[in-house]
Amino acid sequence: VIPTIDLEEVNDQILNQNIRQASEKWGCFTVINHGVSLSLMAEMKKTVRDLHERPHEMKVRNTDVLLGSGYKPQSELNPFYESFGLFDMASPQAVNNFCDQLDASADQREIVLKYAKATDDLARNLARRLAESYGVVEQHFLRGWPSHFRMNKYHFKPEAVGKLGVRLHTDPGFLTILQGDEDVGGLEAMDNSSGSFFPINTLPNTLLVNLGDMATIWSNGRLCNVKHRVQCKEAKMRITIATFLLGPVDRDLEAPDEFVDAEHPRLYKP
Ligand code: AKG
Repeated sequence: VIPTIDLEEVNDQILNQNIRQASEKWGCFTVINHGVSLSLMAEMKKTVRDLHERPHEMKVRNTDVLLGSGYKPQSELNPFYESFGLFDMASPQAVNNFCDQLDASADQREIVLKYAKATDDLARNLARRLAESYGVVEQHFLRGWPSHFRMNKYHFKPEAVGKLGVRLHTDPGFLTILQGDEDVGGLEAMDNSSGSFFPINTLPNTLLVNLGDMATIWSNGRLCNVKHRVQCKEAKMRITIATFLLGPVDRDLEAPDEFVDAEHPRLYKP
């Protein structure tokens, strides 16, 4: 099973090394004592569940800001998956705009604002710790790196059992924070060395961290962009919430010099 990392570890060096080792070997790990409160996680889950009850005409108001960033209805290609999307979730204006589109109540708005800030902060904190673990000190690291929010609903009906809710993929961004579904499993990750799949189950009060393509590029191949998919195991609605720390929008991402030497030539050309 993938490592569980306690973010209340008081020794920064130990904590950073734990994050680095899990990110290199697995590309994913579970975090506990992550600073996102249990009540906020539960309130956000409920909010996502409720927003998914909105009528179709309202859901489609959640339009793309960037290609594919907005609402994704169930489709022929992805018949069991539906998702809201919110680009640039660290911007209160972007969150408010999303909440306007879906006629969110004042309470729901506050919950989405709080949760978006908490998980975006967590993603950035973990990315900074990873950089520190390699001795990479960049003044403007993460500046101009937006985050993208996805609120997923899986329509797992009897006919879905044994089929895929989300195909095998790697996340394109740097790092993802996922609030999984405690009741309905189905997320599986691929072990890089053997190619076999293992289930990732969600324990209460934990969050899952995945490394994406940008992390592999940034680290000159050191960090593992974990391949994962969602299988329908049982006919039960499944809700998950993902925070994607993307990469730089206005420039190419290049591996810092710390990752490049004679034995580790540059793998990716910007
Ligand atoms: C993704 O959003 O990239 C996922 O893989 C979702 C995983 C899940 O819903 O458990």
